[in-house]
Amino acid sequence: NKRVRGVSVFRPFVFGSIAHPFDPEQKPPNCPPDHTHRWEIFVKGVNGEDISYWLKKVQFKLHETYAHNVRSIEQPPFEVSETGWGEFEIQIKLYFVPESNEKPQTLWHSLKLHPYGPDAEGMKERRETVISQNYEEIIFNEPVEPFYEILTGG
Ligand code: SLL
Repeated sequence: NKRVRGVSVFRPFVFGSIAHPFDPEQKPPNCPPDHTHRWEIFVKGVNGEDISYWLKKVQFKLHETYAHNVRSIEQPPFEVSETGWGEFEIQIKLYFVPESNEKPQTLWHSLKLHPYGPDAEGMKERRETVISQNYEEIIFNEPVEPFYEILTGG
């Protein structure tokens, strides 16, 4: 497969987490008693754009305290929803469509459950949703021709 020389194609996306503390009265059924939050980790397009034409699969590697801690999501929405009590680093591995001939790329995200603030300890008691997300751009340098066609809608 020939590469398109001298060309870089950029594709924007967003990745991150959103966490909600439980209302103590309303814990999900079968939820372990020490869990305090429901959270989601995700990779998605900007403004709801479908990114599955270049992104085929996302593998999220959670903390080892989770059962089946490596979660592979094969189609959008590329997200994992869980409950827990603690913050940790999540490894996010992006797999591209087979036409791309590209190796997977790894990102890291720190799952945030507690709000930032000067009064960090006090804040842990505050019940609010915490969103921690990053805008990112993937760069495909000299993509192979079939992938270039896919990326540019040619
Ligand atoms: C900490 N280093 O001590 C971190 C580890 C682990 C989080 C956080 C529950 C998993 C489960 C969970 O929230 N683990 O019970 O399935 O803060």
